[in-house]
Amino acid sequence: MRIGIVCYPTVGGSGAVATELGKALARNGHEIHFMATDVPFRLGTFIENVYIHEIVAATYPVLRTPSYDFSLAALIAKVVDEYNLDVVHAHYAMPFAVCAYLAKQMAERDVKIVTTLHGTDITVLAQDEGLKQVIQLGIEKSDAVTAVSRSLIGQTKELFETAKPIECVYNFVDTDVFHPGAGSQIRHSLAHTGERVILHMSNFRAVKRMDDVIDIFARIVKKTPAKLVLVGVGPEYNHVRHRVQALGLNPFVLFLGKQEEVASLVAAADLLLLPSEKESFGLVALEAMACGIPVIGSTAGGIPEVVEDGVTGFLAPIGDVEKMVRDSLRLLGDESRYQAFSKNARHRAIKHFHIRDKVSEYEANYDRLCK
Ligand code: GMT
Repeated sequence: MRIGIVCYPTVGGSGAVATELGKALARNGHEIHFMATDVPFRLGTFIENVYIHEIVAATYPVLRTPSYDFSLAALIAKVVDEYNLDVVHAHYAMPFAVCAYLAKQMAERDVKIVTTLHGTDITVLAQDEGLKQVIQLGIEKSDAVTAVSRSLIGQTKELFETAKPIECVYNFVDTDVFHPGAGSQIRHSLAHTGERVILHMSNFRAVKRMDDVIDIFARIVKKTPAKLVLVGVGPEYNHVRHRVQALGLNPFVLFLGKQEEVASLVAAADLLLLPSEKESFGLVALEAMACGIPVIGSTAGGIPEVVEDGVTGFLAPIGDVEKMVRDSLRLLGDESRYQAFSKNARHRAIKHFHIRDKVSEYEANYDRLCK
């Protein structure tokens, strides 16, 4: 098939999922056309069957702001007709599904639109009444809608009171890339022998509850030698830096910023912290599990569908720092329990979230629409 993928090319779960999906579909022989503002960050080197069409937003003195969404819609329509696309897969209802719908009105070819909901448009943007209507249009006008967790389906149904069928296609991980041995080369540069490595990786938005991450670590390091490795940047970055300094934690915290290749960093850790307030899935939790790293997280959104509480990690109510500290120390202090969790985590990632299986689910979706 000929498939267009519209996604955010920047560091983040939805971009990572869209890019890995495109790469896997190309390996399966499909022709893939990425349409984004930039080359997607996980694309890597040249890949056969993959084409990239960069959006250049039209600017003109009378346009007060660059017309990004219209330029994207025009680009999608052009690519649909020029390359005879069968499907456009939009990763986010807003703006991508809406742009794809507009493109469909302009294109000559009857292309099908598949929209995957990743969370932020539903859990954050849809709180704005105006945007809510736009998001609803994107959902209703798609030919098929998927969401990355059952929790996100529930929230979408509740918020939009829509009868549109929404299928759950969980996010996935390439367990050959994210595997327990992937961090062995770099572990020594993160921590000394005998020190534990606690990892948090995110876009440092308020919903990630960065203060909880710091507070949990501050109390872990009082009990056991440890380093906190922070991967990512975002709005809370400066606040986090100040808090780490204020608590005298500077010698124990490594700020690694934006990283393109993360499998080795994830695999070099002992625990992943994900105490989020909102999280439709938590891709980083799955990547950690694939590396055999147990997760200490909150019960927000789709996290409990990824992390099996008491089996592949421990979950606590949002903001229950106390329990997250207790659970972290419980795991770090009991080697045989830790090893069991590590094994369970890897096993669960392979059994329920393997890239091969999820790509097949998307292929089945495309097939159904194009029959
Ligand atoms: O977590 C973020 O803030 C980034 C956001 C994105 O657009 O990449 O992540 C969302 O999509 C990911 C991939 O489906 C999910 O794993 C994240 O849970 C989801 N983030 C939220 O729901 C807050």
